[in-house]
Amino acid sequence: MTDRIRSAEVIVSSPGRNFVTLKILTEDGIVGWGDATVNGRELAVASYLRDHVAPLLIGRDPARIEDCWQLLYRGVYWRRGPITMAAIGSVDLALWDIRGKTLGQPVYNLLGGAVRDEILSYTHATGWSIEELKDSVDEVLSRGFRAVRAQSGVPGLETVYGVHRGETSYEPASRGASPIEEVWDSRAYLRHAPRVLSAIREHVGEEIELLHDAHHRLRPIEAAQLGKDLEPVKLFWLEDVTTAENQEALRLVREHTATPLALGEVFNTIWDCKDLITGQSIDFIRSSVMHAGGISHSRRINDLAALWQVQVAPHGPSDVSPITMAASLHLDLATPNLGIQEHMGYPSVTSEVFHSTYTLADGMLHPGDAPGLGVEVDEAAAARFPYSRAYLPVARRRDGTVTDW
Ligand code: CS2
Ligand code: MG
Repeated sequence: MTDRIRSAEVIVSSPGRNFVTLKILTEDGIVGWGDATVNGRELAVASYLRDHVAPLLIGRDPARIEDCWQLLYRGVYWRRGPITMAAIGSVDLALWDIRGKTLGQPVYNLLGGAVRDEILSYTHATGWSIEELKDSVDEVLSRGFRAVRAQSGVPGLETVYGVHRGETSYEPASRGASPIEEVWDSRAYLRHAPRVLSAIREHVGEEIELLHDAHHRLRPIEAAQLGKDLEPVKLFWLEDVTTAENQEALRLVREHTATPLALGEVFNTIWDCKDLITGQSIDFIRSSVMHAGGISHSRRINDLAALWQVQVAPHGPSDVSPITMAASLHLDLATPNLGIQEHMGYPSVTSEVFHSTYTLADGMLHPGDAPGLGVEVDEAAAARFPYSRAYLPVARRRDGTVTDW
């Protein structure tokens, strides 16, 4: 007999940072878990799910994953955008989890099976000075990673994207009633970043993969200059050199540099990615599996990218929960054109709520073979970590003008 969705419930919790979790329960008692975290706007997506999506799910056949996706995307006049697509993504993840559990299979086996044995990943190194950054890179390499993202301080700036504030790890969101305001100076950054990355390249030798994230803040010609200046460093990629809205800009950057370009962590549909992919303006597409509408939609992005020899390199920050991380790994394992998977890591208390079975050893990830996605949520533990408002920082130029963060 066809199983049916009995309930869909949203859990907002904060084990170390805020997460929005969707729990779908079927009449047969199968639980599917989805993640719908949108960093700094968590309650908006929680309401979208609770008030508008959950009522539509009750009584549906959980095996009809694609039909459900179409209903929530095409069946709604006001489409796309990060809140909508994260909500759809969370439903999609939960339904794939249920499908895997129903069939007793890890989700990657429902996606055509593994095309590789394990998944190359990178994590973050952070330091105010070059020396501190070298130590941080060494610490990452000592954990077995062969690919590392390096972010450093900029002389004259007190807070910089990717560089820890106080503690030795970096988390961009901060709790409180309003965002931290950072002063940003592109000219100072452009002078300093090539020095830092050359020093790090010299420090690690030529075989370690180095990545760097400019986090959307340069103007097109500045981005082109940076790409050019960094060519001798042979980066694995330069990420988000300019904002993702003005996609023509990437063509300009491309004309000036052969430094590989990665972009797209803020994208949420194939429509956001298509011109950059088909124009071959980027080398890596970075959308996260949940923010881009779940496994069902992300695999279409991946296939489009494959046609144009663009590699898939999913966003894996601390602000997507371990459920999204696991879903990403299932899709990665079954995706021929995977480049690399980001694994920023989580505060240690996160694992009190999210019990994951995916593994990370020597910088290589595997989703594991548990049926479904392989992450279970401890609801009692989640209740011990109530939501508290947190914001991503706001950036201002030296003259006070708000600029891209
Ligand atoms: C970053 C993110 O991981 C990355 O590449 O750009 O840490 C990003 O700042 C956060 O996901 C913002 O929510
Ligand atoms: Mg990034």
